[in-house]
Amino acid sequence: MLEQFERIGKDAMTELENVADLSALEEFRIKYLSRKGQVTQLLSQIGKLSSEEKPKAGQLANRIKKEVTQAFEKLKKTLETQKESASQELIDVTLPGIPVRIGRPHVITQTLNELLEIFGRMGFGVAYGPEVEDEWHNFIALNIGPEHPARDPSDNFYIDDNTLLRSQTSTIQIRVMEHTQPPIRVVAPGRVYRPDTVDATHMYMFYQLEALVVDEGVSMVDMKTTIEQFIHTFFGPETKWRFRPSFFPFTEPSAEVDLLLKDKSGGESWVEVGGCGMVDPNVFDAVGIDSEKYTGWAFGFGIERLAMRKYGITDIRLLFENDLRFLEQF
Ligand code: 2NM
Repeated sequence: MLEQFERIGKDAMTELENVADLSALEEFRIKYLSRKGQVTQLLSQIGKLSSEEKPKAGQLANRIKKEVTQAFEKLKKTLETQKESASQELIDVTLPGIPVRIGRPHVITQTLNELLEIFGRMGFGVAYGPEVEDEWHNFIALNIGPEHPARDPSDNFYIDDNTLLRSQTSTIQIRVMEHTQPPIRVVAPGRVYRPDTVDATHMYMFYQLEALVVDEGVSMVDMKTTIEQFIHTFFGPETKWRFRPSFFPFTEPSAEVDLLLKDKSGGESWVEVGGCGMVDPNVFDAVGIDSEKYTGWAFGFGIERLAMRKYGITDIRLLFENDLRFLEQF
């Protein structure tokens, strides 16, 4: 009888080791520890024994019941905590989300994208070029001679005698004309560098966008129409603007483009936003385009200036400081 007691105890303990979840544990409890369970039943069998056997069997039955019950309770606790921590990892999809701060393109990038969009609709392609240039592309091919003041070392970021950071994006147009025969219809955006003293309207680095059209029979009328269309699309159809005669080495004739701005007190003033002109035949000769057959026009704008006019920004330095209180307004 005692051996049978021991065996039931051992079976129970072995079985308990294989219990892996709470429902298996409940099955175990019913089989061994419920009122009709095998371990509980040990005690009721003692009554059938002789009075000499009773004390020993009673002790054994009690010990087995205690051991199995303790091991059962311990495993029950373990499985319950496991279940609890597993349920905590589940995502509650009904909770409100955490707000995400969404970034945005810089106001200069926004302006540039808008410009490319406008010129794209007018049939212009886009060209890019290197920021580190040679004298040929930055000066010589643009009809800017060796003695021209624009080549002064104090007005340019020279790297060595023949190499500098480009001072205008016309270098890109030169590269386009060197490898493309007309018809050409392209805009060239990019950074340019000039060692200006920094103030509210000057930086040593800024963005330009230049347009170039070359074909047979291209005239100043095309240039004026395109610039007017661009200004009216970008600044609004009521915007007043004018050509003002000017001079550039790479265009003849040349003009500056002014916008009429109204200030808060109702006053008006003309402000320059860019330059333009008919491409000088010397430039065509330099890049290998037949200057007897083709004519062309070009114009260039500072992108910061356009953005400043459009959004009423009065200090160019704000565009480069990356202060979020400023940038988040666009
Ligand atoms: C300007 C003003 C006037 C210009 C000229 C050329 C080229 F390559 F065709 F000669 N590209 N860009 C040009 C003309 C640029 O910027 C104020």
